Amino acid sequence: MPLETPVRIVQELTARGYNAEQEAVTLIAGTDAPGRALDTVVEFVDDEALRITAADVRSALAESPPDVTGADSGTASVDDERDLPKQPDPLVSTGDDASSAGKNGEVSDRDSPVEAKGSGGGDSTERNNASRSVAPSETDATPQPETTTEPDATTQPETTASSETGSQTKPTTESGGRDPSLRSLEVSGDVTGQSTGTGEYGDFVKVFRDRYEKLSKQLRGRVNHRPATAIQSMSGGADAAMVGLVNDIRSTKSGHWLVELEDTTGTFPCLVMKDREFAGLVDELLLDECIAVEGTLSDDAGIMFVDSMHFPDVPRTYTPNTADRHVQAALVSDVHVGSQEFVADAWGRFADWLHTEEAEPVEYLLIAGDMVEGVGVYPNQDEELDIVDIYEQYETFSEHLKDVPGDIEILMIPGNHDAVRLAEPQPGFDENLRDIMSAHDARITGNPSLVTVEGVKVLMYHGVSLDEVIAELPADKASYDDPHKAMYQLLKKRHVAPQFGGKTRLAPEEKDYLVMEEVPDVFHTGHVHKLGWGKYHDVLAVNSGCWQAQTDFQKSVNIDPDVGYAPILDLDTLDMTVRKFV
Ligand code: D5M
Ligand code: FE
Ligand code: ZN
Repeated sequence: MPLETPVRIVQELTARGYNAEQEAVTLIAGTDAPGRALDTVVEFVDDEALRITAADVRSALAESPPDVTGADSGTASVDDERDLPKQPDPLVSTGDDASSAGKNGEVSDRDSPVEAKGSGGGDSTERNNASRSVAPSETDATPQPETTTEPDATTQPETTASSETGSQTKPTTESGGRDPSLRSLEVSGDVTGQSTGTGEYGDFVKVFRDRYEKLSKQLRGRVNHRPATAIQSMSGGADAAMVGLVNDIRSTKSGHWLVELEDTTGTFPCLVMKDREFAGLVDELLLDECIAVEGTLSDDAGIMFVDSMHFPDVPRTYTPNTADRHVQAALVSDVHVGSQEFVADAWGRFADWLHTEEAEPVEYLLIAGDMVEGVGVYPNQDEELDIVDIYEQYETFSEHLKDVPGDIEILMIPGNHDAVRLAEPQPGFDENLRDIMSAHDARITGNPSLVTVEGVKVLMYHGVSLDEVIAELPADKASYDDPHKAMYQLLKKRHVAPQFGGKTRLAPEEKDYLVMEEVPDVFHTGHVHKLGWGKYHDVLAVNSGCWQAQTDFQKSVNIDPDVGYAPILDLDTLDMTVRKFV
């Protein structure tokens, strides 16, 4: 028994990139098997067609009447029994489930283009080239500052870097020139101790509502947007604007892009024509990020033809905060103690250097996750473990922290190798681990955390979503060789891990801790083990390399890590010098 209503037929046609005459819809709805009739019509119309007419429907059905018996119709995309297909529910996580974690380039259901059968591969496959996720193209071993966007943002790493640094300069005494009374360090946006999530459906609804609220607020005022339900009842040809989370992206048969947006009231399909100057922005879109669009409704008001697209973004006029005195922070990440590849010598040279006069302005050490190698993080990881017990790994890490001058303030967040929950936001280390690492009295906060150091807002995030951004976006917009460019994308989206249910596991909470409510002055990540930095609208993005030499896995996928670098940030100028200790 047919279940379709005309509204569902319009939705399905628009979802496939077609506009339709009212009469065409009525004709399809009037058949015994509207779902199959719709398939037949879509097969029949010209690839370039944007609008399905009543004449198309008549011709299509006259030429090849759909099989109303339902037996072996050969097309499963629209099933009359279960009605027209529904969009996957964005509020159900697949990311919490280990089997869908997308490791090794696995693509979750939500990543599959609907038009997978489309002609000649098409753009939708390009968007899903997850195999690139762990296989960077050629690697230039020399990290380059992002000189094009900000010529004076950085100094050359190789000129200041020297593996002899530590041994050449005489260590000063511990109390040196550092004066802890001048310091200030505050943490916000940290989930530690605040986690409320029970993993129930309602939590997913809440976290998405909160994401929408926070990000739509940033877009409000830029467009005169209406809720999806209001747009649904507007008349054809009207101007319309909507703010929504990206619910679906697919290419139409004719190569245009259909972006379905969802707000708290419903969804609406928005068509970006391939020849529009901003069509390239669709390549940058990730599912579940929040955008605004403006455009014109089709004659039947079933779809919006997009004229402009907006991201929450960092305002171009943003002026970063700076410290009132000359003081520096060392930004490191991915120490991986416990791995056979942990470069203890390099860490030792770094710690020695911190005792020198030259390093006196360094009063903060900010570590962006993966303190230890962990246990059972990746398949066969145990073969490369130097320390097999997780607590022993933290004990050894703590010993290495003791080499850092006691008057340097240390702050650390966890990463995916650490012994805290994997789903983000990750709370800081528990009491047990804090005890183990108590010798240096480090500040321990969650991933992510916004750390305000002497007025400078440093957003610390381990960076698991970078793998995803790099896998999903074209190489010129995000790659392992330029990890900071992937970070620019996160800044533009004002969210550290936009895509839900992919590689990054997300924990549902009352609020979305992963939204960048405030613009950071510095965005510090790690995880991809590559060094790269640059400025995006005056925000300094730094991915800080690692202290783990290439693992067998990394070798097998051609990841050439940047090992033993310590980016040193001037908090008073936001200039950076990279020191090398290998
Ligand atoms: O990951 C360091 C980088 O290497 C990051 O880009 C993920 C990638 N990586 C490392 N090992 C694996 C395995 N086994 N599968 C998939 N991707 C991997 P980190 O998590 O910091 O070690
Ligand atoms: Fe790591
Ligand atoms: Zn990591």
